[in-house]
Amino acid sequence: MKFRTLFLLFLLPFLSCKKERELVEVQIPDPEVIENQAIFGNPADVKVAEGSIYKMKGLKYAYQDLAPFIDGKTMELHYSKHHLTYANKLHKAVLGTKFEGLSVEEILKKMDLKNDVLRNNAGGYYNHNLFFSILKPKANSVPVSELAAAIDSEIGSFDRLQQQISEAAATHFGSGWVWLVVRNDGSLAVTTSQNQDNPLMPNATIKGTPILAIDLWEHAYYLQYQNRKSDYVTAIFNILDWEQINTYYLEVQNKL
Ligand code: MN3
Repeated sequence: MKFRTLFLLFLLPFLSCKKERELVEVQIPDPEVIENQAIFGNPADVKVAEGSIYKMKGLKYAYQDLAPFIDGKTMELHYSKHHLTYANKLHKAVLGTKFEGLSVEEILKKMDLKNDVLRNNAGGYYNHNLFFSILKPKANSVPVSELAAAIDSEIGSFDRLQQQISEAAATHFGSGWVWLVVRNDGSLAVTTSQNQDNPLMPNATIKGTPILAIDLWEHAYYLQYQNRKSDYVTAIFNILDWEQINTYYLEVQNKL
């Protein structure tokens, strides 16, 4: 462990009767070490309000496990504050309405877009569930199985897919998301949405079922990357769980 050595002068002549100067050596941890040892909460401890039916689904990793690509503090705030708020507000928004008891996917497909509270919180809840579920520390770096074959045949190559996602993210203005979706005809497409909208909603430019989501809101990256959104999107490719994304791909294909 690296330590920076600090010499503190412990002599205040006007308070001390000692005649000689006394140097006391104190070791304090390097700031980098403090950062790495920062104690994060446990995602499993994050619970929705009592009675709320839209649960927190947990994470397959600790908040700090995605570093250095996404820092632990960002992950903790994102999951335990932002996502929790969407879950709780979604429950409140559907209470006593015709949407009570419906899955979030059904709500998204049937909702009135003029209902801003429902739109933002149903979208926020669904989008973050997908986003957190497709991240993985030490992930395999390339698509696998059926999805890998589909990417090659439909998009051209994985490089081309990365390029499409990066370009879509870079040119997206303001808060929103970039997606890889399976359209209703089974084909793959890259698309973006504003705010917490998503490709299941009636207003989507490209409709489909998302299998990969990247959060483009500043809260997803600003602590570590500040204004460098493109660096954050590039980094995400190191922690995508392609096994999980392939599972989602097959689930959608099987329902078509
Ligand atoms: Mn977010």
